[in-house]
Amino acid sequence: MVSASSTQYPPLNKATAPLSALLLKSTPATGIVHIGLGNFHRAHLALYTALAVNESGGDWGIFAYSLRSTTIAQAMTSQDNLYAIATISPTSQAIVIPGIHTAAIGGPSRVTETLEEMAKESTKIISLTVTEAGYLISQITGGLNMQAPEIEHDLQNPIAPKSAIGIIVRGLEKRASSHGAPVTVLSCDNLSGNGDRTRQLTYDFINAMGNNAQLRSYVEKSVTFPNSMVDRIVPGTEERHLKMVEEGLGVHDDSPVPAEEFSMWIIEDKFAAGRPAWEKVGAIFSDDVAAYELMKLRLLNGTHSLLSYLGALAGEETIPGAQSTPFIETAVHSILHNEFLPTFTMPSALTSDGYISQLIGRWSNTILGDRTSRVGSDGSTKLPQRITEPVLFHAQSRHTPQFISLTVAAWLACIAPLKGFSPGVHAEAMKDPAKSKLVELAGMTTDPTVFVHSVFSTAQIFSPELGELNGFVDCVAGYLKQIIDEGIEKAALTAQSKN
Ligand code: CS2
Repeated sequence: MVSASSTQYPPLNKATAPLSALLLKSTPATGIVHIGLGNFHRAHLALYTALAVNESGGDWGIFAYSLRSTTIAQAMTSQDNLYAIATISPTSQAIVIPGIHTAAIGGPSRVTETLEEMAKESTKIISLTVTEAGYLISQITGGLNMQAPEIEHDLQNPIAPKSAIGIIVRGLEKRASSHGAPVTVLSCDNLSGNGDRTRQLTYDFINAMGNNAQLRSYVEKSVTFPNSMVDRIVPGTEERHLKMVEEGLGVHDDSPVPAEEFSMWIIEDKFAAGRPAWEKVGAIFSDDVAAYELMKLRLLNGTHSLLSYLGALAGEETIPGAQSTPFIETAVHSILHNEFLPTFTMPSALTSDGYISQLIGRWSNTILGDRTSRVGSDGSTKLPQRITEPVLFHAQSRHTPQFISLTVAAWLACIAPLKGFSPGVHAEAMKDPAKSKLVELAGMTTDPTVFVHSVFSTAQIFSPELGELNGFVDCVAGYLKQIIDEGIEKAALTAQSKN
């Protein structure tokens, strides 16, 4: 078993109050430009980097840029780029302050500074955590969605790109036309083959630019895109976290990050211009990243989706609330063992029993209280990553995975309820970039079968291959109908009986 939890961070105070605080402030110069200044970045890459620099030095300060929001950036700037990570588990609470950011800026008006920073020779890594939705992947081609308004904009506006891929390419272009020094582009999002995928999207953009020989040859020779598997459950910041940090630190932090104790990072060691000594602080360099990714995307993220949609429909606000609901607990067990586990090979260093029992413990963290509405948001960009290959795998033996189908039906019930069905407040709090499109389709019929078929044939959320599996699409439709007519628990019992 990879030791990935308490041992990799410095031993913090195990008492619940007052909290101990560990300040990691080594003020290195910038070596990393990061896109996506959300809570996940701040509790994962930033912490590993702060710990590595604390341990082994190096100019690996992080210049962080948030694509749209300025809130976190402003809070950090007013706090000397510092913020607290509150690690919250049932048995311990602790605070660590990763003083690793050299700048935190946000919003379209600051993109020029970001491009300039990316273009500096001293920048060795361009990293990103922009969520699945931020990659603008077309489910039809599997490549960059050329019709996405941000991509159309970025192809026309080289100096003010808006999308993550547009920004990366324009930054690389500046490097190619100046010093040409190598750099690594490091995706830290939940996409399968996240490095390979980012590389492909980068080339898709470059190809659409025309006149690009110098840039293309620079990327081929001097830019690497390692794959990585990232893992730590990091909820959104709530009032109670601000209070907890204030009580523990004795100072007010405008933007602390709550996080579970567990953390894991598996990375392919393919860095074009060096990297922090992350392996000294718990990151694992491996040639077997793909196996870890599949394990995590399916067992953790795939089942997380089930927990969030079934949970929200059952009136549960939190993931631990969902996990402890008996019929959902049964569904979790079935989807893990019968539907996801058979579809991939576990990494040789881990056992499925060990990993699954650790997952159950993580999902049961009531004090962290991760919300069903957080995990259930953006399902239109998360579900294709999590369920497509497993459904196709089972289709080879003419089998329809019942709980995966139920998860998709429950997602639709949450995001685009048909007339007369009310999914409840936790579902209503879920956001989704495809929500307006789905709501429009839902408004065109009251028949779940017609609706589900229109989602698979016209919404361009799932790959056409999935839409062609009539058995699967009908099964999703059947469960949506049952959710509406009889409720989520009855639908889950049906899925259980067919398993
Ligand atoms: C979650 C992830 O948002 C989601 O759908 O499944 O954010 C999950 O908490 C992380 O991937 C854990 O590493």
